[in-house]
Amino acid sequence: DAANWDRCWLRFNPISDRDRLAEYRQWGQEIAVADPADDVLQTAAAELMDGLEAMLGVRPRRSAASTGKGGIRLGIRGQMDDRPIEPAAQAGSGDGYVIRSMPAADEHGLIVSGQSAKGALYAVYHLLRLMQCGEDLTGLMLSEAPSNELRMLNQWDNMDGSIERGYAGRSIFYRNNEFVPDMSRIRDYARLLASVGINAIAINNVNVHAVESLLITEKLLPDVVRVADIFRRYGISTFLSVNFASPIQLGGLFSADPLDESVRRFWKEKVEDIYRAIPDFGGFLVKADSEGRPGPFTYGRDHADGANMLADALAPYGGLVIWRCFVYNCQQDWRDRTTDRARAAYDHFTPLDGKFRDNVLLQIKNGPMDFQVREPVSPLFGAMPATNQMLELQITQEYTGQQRHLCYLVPQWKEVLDFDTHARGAGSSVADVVSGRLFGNRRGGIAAVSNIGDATNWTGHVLAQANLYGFGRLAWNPRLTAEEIANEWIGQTFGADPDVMRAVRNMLLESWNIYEKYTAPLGVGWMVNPDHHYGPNVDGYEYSRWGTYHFADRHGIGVDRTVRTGTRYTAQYYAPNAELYENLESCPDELLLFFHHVPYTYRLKTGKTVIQHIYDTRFEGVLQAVELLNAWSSLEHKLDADRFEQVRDRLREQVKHAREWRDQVNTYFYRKSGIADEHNRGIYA
Ligand code: GCW
Repeated sequence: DAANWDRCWLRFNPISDRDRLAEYRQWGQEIAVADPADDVLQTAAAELMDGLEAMLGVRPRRSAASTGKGGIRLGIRGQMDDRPIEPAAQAGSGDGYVIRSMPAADEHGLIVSGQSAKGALYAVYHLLRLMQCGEDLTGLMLSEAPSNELRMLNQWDNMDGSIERGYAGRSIFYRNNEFVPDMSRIRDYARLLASVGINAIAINNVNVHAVESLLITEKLLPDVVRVADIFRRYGISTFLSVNFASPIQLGGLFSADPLDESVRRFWKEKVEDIYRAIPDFGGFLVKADSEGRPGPFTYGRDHADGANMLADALAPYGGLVIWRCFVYNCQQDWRDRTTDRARAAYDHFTPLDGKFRDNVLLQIKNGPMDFQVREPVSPLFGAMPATNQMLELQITQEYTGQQRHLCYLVPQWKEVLDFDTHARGAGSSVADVVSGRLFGNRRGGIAAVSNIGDATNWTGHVLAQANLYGFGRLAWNPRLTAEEIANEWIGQTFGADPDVMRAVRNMLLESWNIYEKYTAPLGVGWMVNPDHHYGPNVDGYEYSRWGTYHFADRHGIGVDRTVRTGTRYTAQYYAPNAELYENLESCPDELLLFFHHVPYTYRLKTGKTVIQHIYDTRFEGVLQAVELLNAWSSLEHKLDADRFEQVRDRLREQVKHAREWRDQVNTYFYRKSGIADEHNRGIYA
């Protein structure tokens, strides 16, 4: 197509393997679409036609009913003459599908059958992926259903065109306080998202400023309708972030009190307007009483009052309220040692368990602080059995290198999803909490803050596309491994050359670990420059109001969050996690300084002292960053020059920058502790 932006993993390059091409061509001659009246099914058929044509070099015939000779039959279960195979029963079924080769007698036919039109669309992308990765399709019999009902992206886009914590250019949605006139890039975004199973999107920043507050008014709603029309064709429902103070700012009321009748009426009318324009509107995403945003606290009400008021307005239409739990005191005095930000979400929300309406979901960040390189899992997961919970991840690399450093986040997300909360005894993973399975909640899901902008390559760093891809795949199936996801992504993005596969896969899989090595040590977090959060500044947040301290002195470092002598945060976990973190001996090394304040001479499980660990990991991290650059450079003749050079430039910057991290952190701790590096490497005393 003519678009001058990258096609990411939807390249559909011609199949070069001759045998595979011959095999696929037999399947791909004809496409029969059962009852193609549905918009989403139309999309599925069009994507299949285009994808096959691009990869196989011939455009399939399209027919209404199968002529019986091979080809692909696409449709919705029940409307096709396929043999029933139930996709595994999971939450969010309805989006499931089956792909199978027809019995030998029918020779070379494929059935691609969704439980719904959306299921059929996901099935098409799955089939195209198998082909692009060169998989053998004979005897194929696969059945898929998503683990999570909601698989959602949050855009932190502002209408002035900026993106909060965006590292890939300007917004593809807005410019100069208006929607972009040409929405073709939004359409291509919808495609990318649908291809990995994303089914919901909130299109504006959770910090809702003056202009964005107008999105729910007649002034801007017609534009929201246009966007929703685009996403709908790809099975994605549109949500808006709303300003809790809208009744005052838009409605001319004196209050936004959720129990006030005129406030409730205001929201009911707004919601009515929205659904008249967008009958399948998803609902509201709300950041309230958080970092200066308005909320129910002003009126002496709690979060359940606030969320339920919106939920009541949305309920008649099936709309949802996604209420964020990122609530803490951001006016803390650093002298105050009794307040612990890590405790805040749990302390605020657990007393409200069971008080939220059925159509409310609480959206909880993966960790108790804020998307650091390493944090424990939030103890709020599993702590509210009678409440729908959702996980919030951050694809945009705010604290993980801002898409200038390579940091494949899928391994981090896997750790979160696999974490055993023990909420119902052993085997109570976060994945099962947020899908709703563990407690039989009505609703659940995973959301993530997007990492895209109008950069030609979408994500600033070409390899950061893998994080967007990986998020979608994991939200669909949290059991996929980080390696499987990497393989799929590389195969579709760069082709199947084994050298490229091996090198890029190793780079991706090592990258989070490498980034962790030269940044803040042992789970303590922060140590970044204030405001923009890029680059080292060990004391950058030490005397701030944000509750983000490491407490390094000449003896030691770390935050004492124990019950015995600290902030008692460890008690928020179920046994045995509470004891695991409480006790110095059992606390995992990588989280040591998150939970404990220890002397620099404290010995880790590796046998190293904390100070020596700090020095060693910094030196290793830089060497490994150099290895990333070398590994990539070795692929020069196997990749297109454009993407090769883009990534090489980023990796060069990463090496330079990793050195800066290394030297600042090492020097800082050498000066504090006075303890020399055992290996006498260069520390700038
Ligand atoms: O990570 C922090 C960011 C803020 C963000 C906030 C949040 C949207 O620094 O920019 O605001 O979290 O998640 O609400």
